[in-house]
Amino acid sequence: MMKQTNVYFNHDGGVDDLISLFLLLQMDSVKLTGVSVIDADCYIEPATYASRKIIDRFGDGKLETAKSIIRGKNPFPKDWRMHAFFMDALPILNEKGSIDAPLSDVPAHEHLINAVMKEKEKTTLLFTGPLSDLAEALKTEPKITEKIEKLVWMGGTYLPDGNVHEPEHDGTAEWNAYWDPEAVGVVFDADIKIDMVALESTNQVPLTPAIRQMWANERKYPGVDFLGVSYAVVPPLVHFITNSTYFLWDVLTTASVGKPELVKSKEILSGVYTEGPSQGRTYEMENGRPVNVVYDVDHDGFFNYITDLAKKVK
Ligand code: AGV
Ligand code: CA
Repeated sequence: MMKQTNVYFNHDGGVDDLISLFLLLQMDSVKLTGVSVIDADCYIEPATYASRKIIDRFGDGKLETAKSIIRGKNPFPKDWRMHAFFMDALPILNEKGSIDAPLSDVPAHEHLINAVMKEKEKTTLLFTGPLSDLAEALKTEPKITEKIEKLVWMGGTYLPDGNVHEPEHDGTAEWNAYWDPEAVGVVFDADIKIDMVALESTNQVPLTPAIRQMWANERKYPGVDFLGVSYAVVPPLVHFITNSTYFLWDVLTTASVGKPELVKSKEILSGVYTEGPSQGRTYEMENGRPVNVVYDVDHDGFFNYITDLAKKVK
């Protein structure tokens, strides 16, 4: 067997978060050591059920899931949070009629600390939602930094336009950073390596009708059908980008862990605004904290990689 990397996965229950979990379970190079869910771009109950059902159907059914008790400052739109109910209701996840994958009795930030501390080797943290649980874990047990290989985070941007279009905001932030800007500040102050999959690269992988057609053509594979059905609930890019246009944000972030050759990154010295109309905005500054920002992706290589992983499912 090939050498496996320890990965701990914290997500916020969106379509692309749950598809990320599905894909992680297919990666031979990844040993998932735990999963946790935060109540950000989802409702935590259906998102937690869906996570455990995915572990049952597409994994070994033994991996533990924990729920976050941390709440951010700026809530996600309800329409987006509702996607978790759709995912939880998918027939392929409910054929069995029961859930066996265990639910942790400790909150997500403690679950993360325990998962990281008990492994002999270091762990890569994969975060596809806000950084709140990591910030809380760092405050509770600062020694975890010694056991963290790096953080791979979907969040932030250095472009003039972010993806937050809300009253009292100037539009420069990315949503995961905006939901809990202070958490980004706490994590930026910690002694850990950060790979940031920012809007620079995720803007290159929108959901389009052509991608949907590719999955429809191969729906005879149950895993590819799962991709196609899951992405049926969100709007693709057709004429122009709207506030609801869906990108493969988290899936790209997850793919960059399984196949780093797919992306290019560069170091940026960074700060973050934690208050005011630009809150959640990450920006370049002299003497800032170094972050490896993913700014480019092999588009076709990425879509082939995730579709091939989905084809492994029986
Ligand atoms: O900003 C991207 C993050 C990703 O972690 N999320 C969705 C992904 O899971 C928030 C988000 C931004 N725009 C959205 C989002 C949209 N149009 N629909 C749903 N979520
Ligand atoms: Ca997410």
